[in-house]
Amino acid sequence: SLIGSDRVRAVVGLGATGLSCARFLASKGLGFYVVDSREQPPGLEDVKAFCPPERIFTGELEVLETLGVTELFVSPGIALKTPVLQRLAEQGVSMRGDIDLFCDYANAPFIAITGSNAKSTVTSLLALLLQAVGHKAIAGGNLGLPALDLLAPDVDFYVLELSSFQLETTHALQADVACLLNVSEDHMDRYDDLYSYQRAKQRVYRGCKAAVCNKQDILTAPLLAEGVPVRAFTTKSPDLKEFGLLPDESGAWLCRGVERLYHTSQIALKGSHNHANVLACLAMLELLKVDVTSSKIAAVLAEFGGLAHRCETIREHQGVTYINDSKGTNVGATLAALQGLGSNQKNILLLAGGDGKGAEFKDLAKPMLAYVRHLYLFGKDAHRIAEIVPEGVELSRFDTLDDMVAASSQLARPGDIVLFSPACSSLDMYKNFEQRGQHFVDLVNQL
Ligand code: UMA
Ligand code: ADP
Repeated sequence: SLIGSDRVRAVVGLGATGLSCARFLASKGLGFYVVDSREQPPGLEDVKAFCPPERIFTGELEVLETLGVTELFVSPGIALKTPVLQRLAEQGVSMRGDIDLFCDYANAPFIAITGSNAKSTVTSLLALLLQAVGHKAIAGGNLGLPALDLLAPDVDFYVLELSSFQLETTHALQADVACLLNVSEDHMDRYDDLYSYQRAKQRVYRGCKAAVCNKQDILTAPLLAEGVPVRAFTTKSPDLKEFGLLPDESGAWLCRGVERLYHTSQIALKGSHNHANVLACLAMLELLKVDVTSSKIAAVLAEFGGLAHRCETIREHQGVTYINDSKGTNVGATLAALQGLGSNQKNILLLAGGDGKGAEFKDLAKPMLAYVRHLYLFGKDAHRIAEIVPEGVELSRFDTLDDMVAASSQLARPGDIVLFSPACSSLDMYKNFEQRGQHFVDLVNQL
């Protein structure tokens, strides 16, 4: 809790998160400093409306050492290993985050969802499913609105998407349901190795009342007190109490144990990675005591075709299908796209590249050889991807997405797929993945 008059608090970072923390502390009548290393952080004008100017510091974080702080609310964009933060931590200053504050004040059950990929899809779908059966559920966190901005008096369920950065500063989450969807390499510019990244992700399970994990990904397995209910999902055939897939001639059945719930033909989301996402939602619903066989659930599953920029079909033009997967910002996402769309025709023309965040790309070599005829690369780390391209995949490099779309559309023949799944973040060339995806969509629509 925030009670304790001897505390000297600072909000570190003045983006969306920092602003939400500052607003929240102010609403509780508590004093705080705000500090950001940027000269002109995005939340500066807004915070001035309720925070005295002598408490706002921009341009460096080192000023924190002169303020006598005891408690920091650190934004996700700032690494805890930033030297000044490390020095303060060693002196006993506590490092918290917006999610820690949210847990202290949440007035309704909340579901916490993390993973390297599929967080936004699963968070959005789960909120829709809960709404369909009559609950007031709202989604946010790393997706959209910061968690503290969601707090409202009449909510039944909060559905939170959490990033590893947010989890690092969260000490006692105690979610009503916690879910770790998958763990594959991402953000290697912020972590020493995959295991320190996994440790951050595993914090989602701390003190949870129920858990959902991925049976096919050992890195998601929770270590919990006896008696905490756990459900697993898998794209293989499920054991009793698991959620999984049983194939038949025309697709597969989504099952709970041996019970057939929905046929893939009744589900708008396509690809086995997306079926895994639906199964994760069904497992969470069961733990929340929602009837997963309700016709209202069926209706949402038949309707929800996915979010924009996630393997989204944009257009068929001259027999060629153009797919925007701009949210494919790591190797795991691009792997899922290739496995979901690939066939023995080797008919994918893949457009990739950007800021690799320190990733290794070698896991892409095999599916590229199997499914990709021609690879087009651009962006900061194009040369790093180029190093792993196997013989048997044609490679071209360009400076802009415009040139890649033009070149691939000229080479493509009827039946081909032009897939934009960068395996990299957009930040070397764009404001965010949405802007990058929209650029691709605009170029495709101009063909
Ligand atoms: N920054 C500085 N100095 C500072 C503070 C921040 O240079 O003192 C920089 C950071 O390095 C970063 C940028 O400013 O590049 C934004 O950082 P921030 O912590 O202010 O970010 P917010 O605006 O608060 O947005 C954050 C999430 N961003 C990050 O984790 C980087 C948003 O997720 C999230 O929607 C928002 O909180 C609300 O919860 C974005 C994201 O890219 C979409 N997340 C990553 C991902 O999904 O891969 C984790
Ligand atoms: P996140 O919020 O974790 O980034 P999104 O739902 O936005 O997740 O999807 C990010 C990327 O991951 C997209 O390219 C999407 O196609 C891909 N993806 C979706 N589901 C899965 C999955 N189960 N496994 C791997 N990749 C997935």
